[in-house]
Amino acid sequence: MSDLRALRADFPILSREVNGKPLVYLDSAATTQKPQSVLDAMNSYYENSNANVHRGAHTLAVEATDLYESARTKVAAFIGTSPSQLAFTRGTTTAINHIAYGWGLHHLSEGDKILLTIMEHHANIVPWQLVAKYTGAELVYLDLDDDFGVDTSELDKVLDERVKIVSFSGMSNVTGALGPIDVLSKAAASVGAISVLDAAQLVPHTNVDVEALGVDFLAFSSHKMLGPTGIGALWGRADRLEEMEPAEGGGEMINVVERHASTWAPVPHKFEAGTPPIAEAVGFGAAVDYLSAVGMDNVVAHERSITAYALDRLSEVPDLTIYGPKDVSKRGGAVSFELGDIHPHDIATILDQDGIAVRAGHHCARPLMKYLEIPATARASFYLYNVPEEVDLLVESLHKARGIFGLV
Ligand code: C6P
Repeated sequence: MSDLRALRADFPILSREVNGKPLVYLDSAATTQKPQSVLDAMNSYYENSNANVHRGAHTLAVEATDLYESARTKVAAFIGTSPSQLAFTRGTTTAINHIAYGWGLHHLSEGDKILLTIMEHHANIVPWQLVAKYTGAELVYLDLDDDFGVDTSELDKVLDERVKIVSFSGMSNVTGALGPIDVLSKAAASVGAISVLDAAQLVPHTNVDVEALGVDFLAFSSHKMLGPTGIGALWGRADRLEEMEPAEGGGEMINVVERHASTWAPVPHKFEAGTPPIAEAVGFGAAVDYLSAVGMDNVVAHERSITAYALDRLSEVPDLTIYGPKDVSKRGGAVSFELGDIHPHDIATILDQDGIAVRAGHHCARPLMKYLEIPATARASFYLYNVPEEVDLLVESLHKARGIFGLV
């Protein structure tokens, strides 16, 4: 197993205890922990350069603007694109809402279709439901195959020229399954639809070269890749960003404002209304610096091996059912499971007594839960700072849970 354990010392929170036990943090799909360098970069911005951006001629305003724009350059470079194609948003959810309201609302009409997959997070369902309600468009879904992947065999049946948007996840936050990016982006293009990639769980865990993916838009969040909450990014193909309307209006995003009409600042600023999250952008830049220094190839290799180890060890626990692909080449490190008839919240509570943090619930993917005919799962998710001993502690604690609930 590739060993990144020395990195743990960079994450102050990993040395704390929970309920008298060392913290075992297995909830990185919800949000990741932050290295000292990210905390320092944000603090240093507030201590030394705090000012508003793009507004003032004074030294602090210039420094703040430079820091903010250099963060954009770093984040853009991280996914292989130019800063002019990357707008900062509050996160994945806001980025998808920008596309829904800035593109969808203006290009959809009665009878048009938005094609989604059943493994989507609510962030990639609800904005489309809202826009469908306003335009008379309809949502259609692709189901899953037997291995929790998106079933694209029925694509021909749903794909026609009424499909205007194909929006799908690059990696499920529930099952860990990778999305069929190539198939769906090509399918969208074949009928003149746009493709939108929810990359909330993809960019943090893989090497993304966005220009090579073939999609029109991509959304991701800083807090799932070692950065702060409150910031994420919307990437778009240059022509798509030009044809997209701003979903929010206000200061910063304008060129000229008259009494009854306004013109917009150039892309990407036309999508950034109001004072942006400046310290958060600085932290996001520091996070991608950190990931780049580790090397995304190393992150991928490490996650694969710890996920394989986890799948292996979990399969030893009687009564445990995993909801997700067993083959690590088809998945990422979010592992959802049920343990007999123990409610996932009870599992999470018992694990917490041992200092182990997992998420339990519907994971903001209720249509998927309904499709899988389960109310909820417990989910362990891994990142570059996790070590195999933490998987062992998880398994030990699950055995304990079986005892408490009379499964032994
Ligand atoms: N999933 C989880 O525990 P935001 O909240 O905007 O940063 O990300 C939303 C989002 C969109 N798509 C996917 C695939 C996601 O996993 C998430 C966030 C977290 O699984 C919180 S619900």
